[in-house]
Amino acid sequence: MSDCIFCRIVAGEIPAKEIARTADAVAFHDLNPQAPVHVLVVPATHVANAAGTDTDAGERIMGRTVRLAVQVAKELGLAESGYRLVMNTGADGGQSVGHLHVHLLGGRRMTWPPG
Ligand code: DGP
Repeated sequence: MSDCIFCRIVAGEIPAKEIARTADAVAFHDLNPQAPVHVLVVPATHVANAAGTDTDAGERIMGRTVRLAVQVAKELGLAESGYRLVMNTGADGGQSVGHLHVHLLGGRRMTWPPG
């Protein structure tokens, strides 16, 4: 989608601090980090959010996106200390960008419940 920020980052039209890329997903640093490590992992295909992945094709997109998040967490040395994966979904979920993304947060102890 030409008006989607994350589609434009995937296409290389908007710069981002990219960490990893597969055929199916891209990982880059969040512009407004909320933890020492705050990476976004987005599918290359435009899907609005988790609610749009309730299909076989969506399952594959979700699986490959989460898989890259797990790989990046390992590459960044978070596997042992732990980390948080978050998918804000819709207005009440706090989603501000309408392209599915996994937040990978780490490098500090997270609190619960989330705000
Ligand atoms: P959410 O609120 O869950 O939809 O998270 C969207 C995140 O995207 C938010 O943490 C800030 C980040 N973000 C928004 N625009 C850009 C951008 O142009 N570049 C990067 N790297 N991150 C962005």
